[in-house]
Amino acid sequence: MKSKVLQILKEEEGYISGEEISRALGVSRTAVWKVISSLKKEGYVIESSTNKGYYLKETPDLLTKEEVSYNLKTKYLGKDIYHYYQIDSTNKEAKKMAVNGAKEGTIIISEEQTLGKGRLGRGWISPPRLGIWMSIILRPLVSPLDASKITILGGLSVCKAIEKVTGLDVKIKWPNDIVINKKKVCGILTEMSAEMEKIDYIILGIGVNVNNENFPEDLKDKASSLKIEGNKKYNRKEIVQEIIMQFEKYYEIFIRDKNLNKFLEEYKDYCLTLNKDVKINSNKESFVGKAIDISEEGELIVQKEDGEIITVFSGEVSVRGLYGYI
Ligand code: BT5
Repeated sequence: MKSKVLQILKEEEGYISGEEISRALGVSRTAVWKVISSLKKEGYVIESSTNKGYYLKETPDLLTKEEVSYNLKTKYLGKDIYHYYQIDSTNKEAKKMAVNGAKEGTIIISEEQTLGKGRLGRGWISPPRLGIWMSIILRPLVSPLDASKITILGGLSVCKAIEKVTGLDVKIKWPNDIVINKKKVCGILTEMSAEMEKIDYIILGIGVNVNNENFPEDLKDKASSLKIEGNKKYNRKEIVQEIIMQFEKYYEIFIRDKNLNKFLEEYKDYCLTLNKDVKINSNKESFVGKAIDISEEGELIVQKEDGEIITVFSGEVSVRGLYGYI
């Protein structure tokens, strides 16, 4: 009902009477009035005039279900959206929902995270209304061994979306960091629950720094936002919608082909880890070498100084350039 009233208000250039809205939706005028009041509470600026009716003057900068799903051209991704003003972690919430049977394509978005998660127990800073902090629930019919490929798809989708909306020069630091001018503007955390051969669910967590103006001292050298890099404020809704649409497009191909072949070259073009000297840290070992390729499985192929070639899986490693974060 709320979405429908909003849609009518958005499509009307000027005023529209409560009578007309109630007729279009087959509900009472009081019901319409109640929805208008709740929209106003959420920050929509709606002018009311006794003679002319209602006029939507301003839409708040929020990633609510109504805003994100408005004109979202997807088949199933984002058909169910849960929006929070504050939450500990959208990945954590998504996991709970997945366990309780949430459908594939369900999205959890929060304006702020108080305990945003990075990989390997690290944290993710997620201040209110400045970024995109969201998690997508997926239930792909592929082997658990293929799950890390979802991270590759996620990275590529975010890259494409940011490039399309902002025109900024976006790159990927393998496997999951999106960078601009050598600084991280987005991180991706993919978590999975699976049995031997079947994935129960995958949570694709995406964090994009959109309108942040500053970062804590210890992150200043390696973190940035679209606003800092593009020198202007961006519309978060436009970026979220584009990420969701791009991801569905890639995901459908992946589900059909069960491999990354169709987009591996595209991914490599964006990947600035390739041909760089890197240091690989895992809980098992640490070594330096040159990143020479990305395999069909999405793994990083590294040639060690002694010539030995090592395949690096994305799960439990961190990659650092030998001369700084990249
Ligand atoms: C990541 O981990 O890059 C994955 C981040 C995923 C965040 C999303 S937000 C929605 C969803 N819900 C969650 O709870 N998480 C996901 P990693 O590669 O481990 O990078 C983490 C490291 O990046 C930290 O240790 C910091 O050094 C740095 N960092 C923290 N917050 C940052 C930020 N906002 N921007 C850039 N770097 C940040």
